[in-house]
Amino acid sequence: MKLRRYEGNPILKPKPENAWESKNVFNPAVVYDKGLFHLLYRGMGRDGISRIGYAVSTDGFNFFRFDKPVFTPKLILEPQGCEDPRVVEIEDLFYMTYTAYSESGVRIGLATTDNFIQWVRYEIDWVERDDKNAVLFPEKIEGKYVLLHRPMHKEPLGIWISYSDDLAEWYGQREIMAPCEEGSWESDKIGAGAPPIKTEKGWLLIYHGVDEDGVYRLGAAMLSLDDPSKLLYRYPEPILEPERDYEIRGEIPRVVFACGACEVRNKYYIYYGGADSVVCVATVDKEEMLGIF
Ligand code: BMA
Repeated sequence: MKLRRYEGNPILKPKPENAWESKNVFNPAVVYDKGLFHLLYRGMGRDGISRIGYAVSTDGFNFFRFDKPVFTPKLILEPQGCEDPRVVEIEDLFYMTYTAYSESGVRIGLATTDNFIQWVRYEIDWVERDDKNAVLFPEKIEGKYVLLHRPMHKEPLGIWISYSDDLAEWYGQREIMAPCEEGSWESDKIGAGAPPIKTEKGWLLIYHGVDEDGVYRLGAAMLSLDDPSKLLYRYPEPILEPERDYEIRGEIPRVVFACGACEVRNKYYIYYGGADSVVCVATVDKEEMLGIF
């Protein structure tokens, strides 16, 4: 099974007239709500700093884009930028996890909104200092918030799970998926991509796998509904790999990196960055995707 690229890709390119997103736009999160696709994407200017931009669409392919970023780095926390947003809706509030980047390393950032334009930042200490690729599940499970993430100092670099009652203190941290054996497309490291999507077969997780040559591909796995630390199945093949010009050439060549996916009318829309330079989308029928599990 492979995802089908939208033939109009890339759907967003850098905008030279907006300094903050003049160099690259990539790694978008998505939320589908009340008939609209809300896209939160990473924009980078010539200053090399990442900010979060916002675009909205009725069809998932043609987006109206705001000229100003909706979320910008706070100097003392993340002077180097806010990267790779992931967004979920939990009980009528939207939560964005992102990678907060500073000279001393990376950390998970969290902010909430109810309108996508005005965000409230949480200044909390996460599970780990050096941690990234954080995605929240879109609902509490057994009364707890559940997070997938990747601590950067725990070898091998795999996908971990943690739980919280209040989004401030985290516990129960453990690895649920590790990179595969040498020579595989996911042998170097793996990380959660889009926040998990609830299905009748379990939590569908789109994640990224990196090989020894630094090529980023997308994979799919299924986690148990009542205990998401339990991996039910991991599809052995990548579901998307860099093939098109806009995935092969760019800021970082040979990268497809997803931060968002949504289900709309029995189809999954997967949003991803191509070569850390442009925003793209690929789709697959729900039935076909679930057929692999
Ligand atoms: C990761 C992150 C992503 C990026 C990817 C490929 O470490 O920095 O934002 O897309 O590398 O360069």
